[in-house]
Amino acid sequence: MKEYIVSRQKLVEDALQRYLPKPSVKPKTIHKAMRYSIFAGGKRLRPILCLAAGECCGGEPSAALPLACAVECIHTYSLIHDDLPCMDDDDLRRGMPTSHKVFGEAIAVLAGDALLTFAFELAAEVPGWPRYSLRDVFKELASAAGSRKLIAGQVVDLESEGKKVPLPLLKFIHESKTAALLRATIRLGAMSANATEARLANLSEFGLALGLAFQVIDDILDVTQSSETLGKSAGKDLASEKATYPSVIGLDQSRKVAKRLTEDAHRALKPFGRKAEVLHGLADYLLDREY
Ligand code: GRG
Repeated sequence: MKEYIVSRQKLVEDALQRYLPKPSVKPKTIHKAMRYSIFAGGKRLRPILCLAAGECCGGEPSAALPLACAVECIHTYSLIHDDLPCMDDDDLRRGMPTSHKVFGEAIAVLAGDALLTFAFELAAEVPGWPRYSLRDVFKELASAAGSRKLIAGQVVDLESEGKKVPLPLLKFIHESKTAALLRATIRLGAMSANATEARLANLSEFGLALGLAFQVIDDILDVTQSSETLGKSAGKDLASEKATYPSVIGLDQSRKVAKRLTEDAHRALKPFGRKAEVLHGLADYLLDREY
């Protein structure tokens, strides 16, 4: 698994280096800020899942690469904006000072905007495939990042701070702010391999379960790991009275939920047989991760 992850991380790093406007392009400040956050040391989980989903459906990593990078741009934009003083007000991200700490608030907002927009420019690099048009690709990205998914999750998350949150609402937050983009990255990988509708449905199920598991684990790590290990401020959820799985159902139950969701994810891969070996491995890797 380690070898696969490192090799795909390299593909993604090289592609992002090629795709993103160079820091010398005017106005230099915005391109430096975009690159600062993109190359701050993210794990690249979403792009790796995108490439692996494509490969699981018989595709080449190169076909999925622009979409894998587009999702990483959207993810990074969401982190920059989430760290702003008007949202989570954080100083540390990916082990480095947050964008607004380095470039100031205005440029951090614009760097986020620019990365979100650039994602669609990148997506336009793919040709579309017999079963999936470029229109399907844009719709997939836009709906996962829009006001009914990523932004919905952020809004309800903010509105729930300091309140007692029932489990179904917590699930809605997690599904929207985290699982939707993870599911989309996996679906886009499958589309780039011209997967059949049935296989796309299997991978959507996998993506949703994996995305939920991922956020439950993120909640657990926030209370069990140090800021140094996480590369972001640990204990932040508790301090800002965020609704999390550990705060609603406790740590032990949260671990059980993460395990059960990972099992659901594995089950969704059954129709692929051995072709899904890497995706199975990635699901276990995410369950056992320490940061
Ligand atoms: C501002 C529109 C907008 C959305 C914000 C909630 C949210 C979306 C961002 C806050 C951070 C957070 C809890 C995001 C949910 C997904 C998640 C656990 C992100 C961290 O992903 P990793 O661990 O990070 O893959 P790296 O840095 O490795 O890419």
